[in-house]
Amino acid sequence: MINKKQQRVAAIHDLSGFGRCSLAVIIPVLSSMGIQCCPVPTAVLSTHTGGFDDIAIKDLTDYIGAALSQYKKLGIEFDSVYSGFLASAEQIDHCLDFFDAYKNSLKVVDPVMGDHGRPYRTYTPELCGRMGELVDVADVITPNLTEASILLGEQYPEELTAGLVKRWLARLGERVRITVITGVPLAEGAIANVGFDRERGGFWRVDCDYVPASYPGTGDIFAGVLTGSLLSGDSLPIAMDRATSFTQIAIKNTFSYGLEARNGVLFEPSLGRLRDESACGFKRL
Ligand code: PXL
Repeated sequence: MINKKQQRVAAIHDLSGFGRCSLAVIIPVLSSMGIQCCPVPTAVLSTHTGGFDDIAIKDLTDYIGAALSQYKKLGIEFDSVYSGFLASAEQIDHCLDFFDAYKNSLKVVDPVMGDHGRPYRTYTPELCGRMGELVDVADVITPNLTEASILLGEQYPEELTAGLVKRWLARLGERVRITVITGVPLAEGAIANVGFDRERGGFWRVDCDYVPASYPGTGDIFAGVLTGSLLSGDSLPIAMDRATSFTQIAIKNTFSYGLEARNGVLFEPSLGRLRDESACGFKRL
């Protein structure tokens, strides 16, 4: 990396000790892409909330504002502020303060709220209701289908046509420049990640094979690679392509060994691939 300024991201997500999600996957992904990731933990959990009991959890709502104050005092700059899993509705205000303090950064909101048509167990109706406030200040959002339907006030769909997906992307695109909806079952045996860039003006899709298993943390890996790729100067379809192919390799690797789903995906052996810039599997939606 000669003559290229290193990019720096403030990542406002939880830290789950076991289960490979949020900061535990986002830090290694961004580091492997040559990007400095500064974690701003929203909570510390012993495991993620998908399939474990007796979870030890420490809410860090009071910490986020104090961390931001110190960064401002120190004059630390961030090229991107990226929010994800939040532990309380009050944390929406802290994220808004962060986005406001770094107005010129790439503001990425992964509006983590749920999956498979249901909210995660720690997500209250108030927290879900307020997530739209972050969407309205973001440059990039990466909802899954469940989260997109909550943001739009629509029923969770069983199956979607390309036309309906485009209408959803366009509606979210009235509020934010780049929208990527993940995990859309657009065709038999395939799942697509679909995206819309309001400024560039284009609807894109990247397909991957359907795997009959569901793993936590894959949305975090996808959004982490997408963020790193956009920060590196890639176009939206190239960034979607890189994020989809890295996530798909980790999912297939995990599935091929028959590993327990709640432990997350086996992504560590593939981190070196994030240095590979070739990608060309995208199409117009
Ligand atoms: O990957 C989403 C996620 C992040 N953080 C925590 C979670 C989940 C999903 O279950 O429980 C703590």
